[in-house]
Amino acid sequence: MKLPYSKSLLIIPTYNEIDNIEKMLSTLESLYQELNILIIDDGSPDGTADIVKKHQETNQRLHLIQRTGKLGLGTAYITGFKWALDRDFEFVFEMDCDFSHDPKDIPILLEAAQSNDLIIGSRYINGIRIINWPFRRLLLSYCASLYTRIITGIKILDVTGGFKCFNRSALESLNLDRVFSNGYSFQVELNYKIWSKGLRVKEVPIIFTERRDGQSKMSGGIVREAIFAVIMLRIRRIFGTLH
Ligand SMILES: Nc1nc2c(ncn2[C@@H]2O[C@H](COP(=O)(O)OP(=O)(O)OP(=O)(O)O)[C@@H](O)[C@H]2O)c(=O)[nH]1
Ligand SMILES: [Mg+2]
Repeated sequence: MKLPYSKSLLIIPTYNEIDNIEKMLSTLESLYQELNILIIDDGSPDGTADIVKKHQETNQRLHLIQRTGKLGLGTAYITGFKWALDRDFEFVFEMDCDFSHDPKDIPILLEAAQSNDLIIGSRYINGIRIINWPFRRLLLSYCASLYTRIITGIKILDVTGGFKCFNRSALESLNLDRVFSNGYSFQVELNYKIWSKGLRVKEVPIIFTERRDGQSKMSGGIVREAIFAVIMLRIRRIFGTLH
């Protein structure tokens, strides 16, 4: 099956990814010549954006949006989604820059997106596939998924995963100016809104590998925001204000 790479946009938010960006762009360019890429860099002090600009000299399908400071993953993706909807992309991906998500899995998501609205690269279907996470972090992530399923009733096993593919209808169904989460619960909010509208959501198995290079951005505040945000989502749905 020939997959529509030229109609697809891969969004990668970056903050201080100097250890990964060169390898990531080279990998993507050699695997998928027709794939469009949008990097949203939040003024990384380490010069991540300079590497992107260097690649732009030879890659017309590579785009860069530079924001002035670290404004968070959620708003980076919202910016990217709007950029995609202003152009005629049919499939829009979320992916991290740190190789936790394997770029080789892109075709698996894109193929599944041909008959679904939202594809989630899932760590938790058909067993658990996470490499190099301390047990504490695995437990936290798994409990976060379980907690979300119990509170919201959503039938998705990996609700917090960040390797995803939306089709245009899924993105158009969201009111992008009314997404209120920015941190860990951002993925949950998008999944819940799309699922609540009755759109087709599918999980495909991926292997997730903890970052080897560069620095992590996890913090306790993100976890607290998530616990609260999930309850808010349920309450908004009950009162019919989930837009
Ligand atoms: N533009 C932008 N990108 C960000 C921001 N925070 C994180 N990122 C990027 O988002 C992706 C995921 O962030 P990570 O730091 O890997 O977050 P994580 O996977 O939860 O944590 P670790 O992998 O353990 O570091 C990476 O490509 C980061 O560079 C931000 O505030 N703005
Ligand atoms: Mg990561």
